Amino acid sequence: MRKPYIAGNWKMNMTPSEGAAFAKELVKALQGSSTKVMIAPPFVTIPAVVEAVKGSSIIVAAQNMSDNLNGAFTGEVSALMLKDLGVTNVILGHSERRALYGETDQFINKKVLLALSQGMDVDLCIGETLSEREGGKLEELLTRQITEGLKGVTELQMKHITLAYEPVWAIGTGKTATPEDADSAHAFIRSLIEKLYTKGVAEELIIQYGGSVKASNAKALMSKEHIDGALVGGASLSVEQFLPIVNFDR
Ligand code: G2H
Repeated sequence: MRKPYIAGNWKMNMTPSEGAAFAKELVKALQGSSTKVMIAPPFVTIPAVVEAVKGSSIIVAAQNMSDNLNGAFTGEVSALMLKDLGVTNVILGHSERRALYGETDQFINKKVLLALSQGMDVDLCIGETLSEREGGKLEELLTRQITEGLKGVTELQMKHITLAYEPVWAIGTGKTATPEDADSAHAFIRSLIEKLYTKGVAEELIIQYGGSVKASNAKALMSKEHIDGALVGGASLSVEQFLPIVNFDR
């Protein structure tokens, strides 16, 4: 039985004071909820949010991290720094990082291995563009992103991996994949994980859907067999919108 896992990717929103106020509101609103919830603030907002969620079960993640642990890498933030703040999770390979900052599968894989070696949990994002989908390249693309992104990740380490399937054409556009389309992509991903690892690993793997998830479509998406949670962007920025997604099963 896979436990639902809802994550909020704040992207470049929320100053430290806004983030702290919002996180406090969220802690109150989520009291009594059994759903696993993670929020990913921008780097500079993380310390205020870690403080604000102390004592709650909300997980704080980073949206990215350096592929190195320390050294002359101007502007970068390392796993060591994040861990020192109490950050246990990191989102890697988000399509915005791939498209806007040129992150390749190999580069993302280096970060995945580094995060795991530092005892962090990883939310690895994958997903196709509209032209890749329309060109019949969906499975080929997912196979590449997953095999390259997880290269060197052991069966044991897979307990620390969550995959987030985010079709690029559905991100922030208001367009959502139909629950059926998303579920069939998730089923393909799970079958690929079974081929790369074992049936047990595939059955336990949490696969989130991301791309314009909102209160009105969360239940339909999450009721699908292979959709175990959501990575939410825009709708994770207010309690009114995020809470019904976390509580989709109520
Ligand atoms: C996809 C998602 C969160 P949104 O990027 O990662 O954002 O829900 O705004 O489409």
